[in-house]
Amino acid sequence: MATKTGPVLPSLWIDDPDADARIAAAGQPGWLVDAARALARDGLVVLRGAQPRELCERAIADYGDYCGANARYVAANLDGLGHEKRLVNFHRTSEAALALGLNARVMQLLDFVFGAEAGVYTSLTFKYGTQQPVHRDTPHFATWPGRYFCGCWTALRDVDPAAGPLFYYRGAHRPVVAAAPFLAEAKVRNPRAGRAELLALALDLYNGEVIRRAPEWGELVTPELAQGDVVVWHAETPHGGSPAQDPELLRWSIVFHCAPRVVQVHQHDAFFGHVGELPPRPRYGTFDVGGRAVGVTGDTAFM
Ligand SMILES: O=C(O)CCC(=O)C(=O)O
Repeated sequence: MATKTGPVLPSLWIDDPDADARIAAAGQPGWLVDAARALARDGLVVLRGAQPRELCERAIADYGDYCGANARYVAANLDGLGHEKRLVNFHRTSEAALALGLNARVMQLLDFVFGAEAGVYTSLTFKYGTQQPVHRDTPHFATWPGRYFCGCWTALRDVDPAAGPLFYYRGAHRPVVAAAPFLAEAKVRNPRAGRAELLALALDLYNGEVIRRAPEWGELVTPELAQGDVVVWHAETPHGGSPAQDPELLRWSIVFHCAPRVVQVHQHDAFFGHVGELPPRPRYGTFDVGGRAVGVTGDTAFM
């Protein structure tokens, strides 16, 4: 197990004004040029059919096996509708899930976008739609330098429009929202609060700002997604899960949280509280799979 953070990388080049010219000049294959352009311009790209359907089915079968072998644990982890909660780090249990996370095309795109070898930090598997309000991922996946993170989401089955599809705001990743003022505002609002309470309030205030402003930053898009399609989003892209018209419909998906091997991913305490250009202390190790770094970030668990 390694625990190195490695050198600090330069600021993320695809966020620079000359990104388009650099993408064109990089001599990459056409699909990768198109994907990197879309990611830089729109904050999200859909890679159609990037995952083999059979691998998606294997991951779903593994999920069934996991639930069968852990029936009591599953029963203790149901939400208000009687559905399983989200399953964290299923790739630590299922080889099929891990193979989805290390998809060669996705990793090739991320290597290019990061300018550094990409790896997997954590994952979430969903059997039902998340119905998550619009949010940016940056507070939960904070890096130094910033934005060395992509969400890589796979449709494990075709997504029914009534099952609460993924949505995002196209082009809304550009406006910069600084973290520090939200912590300062939390302190003003609740001067007697402890650190954890202040950080939670700062996160609420930050999320509120994203919810309010995303519609003016970009255009709401709900892509149609079929089994094997992969969505890659920029760390700052506002996105979420639409309300499900029929919450009993299944909406199988797995999302991998990816960053370069040499960059550690930090949580909202660091996002709001860490000062300076150098990263906070490393917080997890990695192991290698096929030459890629996979985070040692906890076992498979419902949350
Ligand atoms: O799958 C979804 O509905 C939303 C996923 C999401 O927002 C996330 O993983 O950050």
